[in-house]
Amino acid sequence: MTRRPRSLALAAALLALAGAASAQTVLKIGYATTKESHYGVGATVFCDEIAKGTANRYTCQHFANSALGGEREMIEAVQLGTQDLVNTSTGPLGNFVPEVKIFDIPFLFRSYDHARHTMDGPIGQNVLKAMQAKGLVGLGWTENGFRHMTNSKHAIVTAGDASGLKMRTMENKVHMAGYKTFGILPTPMPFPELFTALQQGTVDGQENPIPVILSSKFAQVQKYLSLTGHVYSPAVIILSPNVWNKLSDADKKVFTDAAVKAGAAQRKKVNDDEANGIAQLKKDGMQVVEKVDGESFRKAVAPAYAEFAKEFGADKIAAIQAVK
Ligand code: EAX
Repeated sequence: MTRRPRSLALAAALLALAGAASAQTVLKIGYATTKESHYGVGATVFCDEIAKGTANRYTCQHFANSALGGEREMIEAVQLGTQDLVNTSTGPLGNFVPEVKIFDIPFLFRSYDHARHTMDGPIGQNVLKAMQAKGLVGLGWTENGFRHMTNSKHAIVTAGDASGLKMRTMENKVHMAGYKTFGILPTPMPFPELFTALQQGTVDGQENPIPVILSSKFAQVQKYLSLTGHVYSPAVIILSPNVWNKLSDADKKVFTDAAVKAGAAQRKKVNDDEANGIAQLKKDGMQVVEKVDGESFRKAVAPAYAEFAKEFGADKIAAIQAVK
């Protein structure tokens, strides 16, 4: 008598298993740096959280080290739906979502706290939402970090020292306009080409946060590092609308919560790299200027703020500066 219900239960269990197996989706996530770097840490937490929250209906395949291309290419692919996820700096994102560009103004943010409060507050959250209208689902802010200059020519203490150096920049018009005021000759280039360009001397220098300089081993090809912190580099996990539109409301919440947790983990890795990475870079042979004349850089860029105010609105810039 007990045989029948048992076999029924078994059949039901098998069916459920088959259902779960067939409903499994592996999402492709891409990022610029290594799996051990801040981007990899954030992506790993994000992927663990969505796997947990959806009972493995959604898992990830990681494409670290720009394996899916530069950040502009990856954003484009996510927009098209040929790539599911990207954990990217906002460097090239302003070309898709103009609202993002205001964050790229040099010396806009005073500190990590200031930047993080802005991104987590209404200003940052509204920009995240604005991505939807451009076919990009911004799930949550992660972080790249404050950017510092490296070069192969000489130590940079003042803006005058940076003048005349040919530096690779991101494909970002706000950065380029800002850096020109320091006398830098900006050369926009996708990140995957950068190491070779530095090695071959196509450019004298570049600028990136400590976690990128470390994980990309720029100490092998750059002698001088200056802690200029001239601009904050936000990052964001973006999902393709193709995937988003198929998610239940409950799954949508799992994905957005996962991105918030990823952001916290990625920021913590940025903190750790800022705290420990400079000693490592010195060991790796870099000569580090820790006391940069920040005032000389701020003075140089001050006149460009009139242009930035015209483009973004003086009130919008002031609102960011007013965030505590
Ligand atoms: O997001 O292009 C850059 O310099 C970025 O900072 C890097 O790809 C990490």
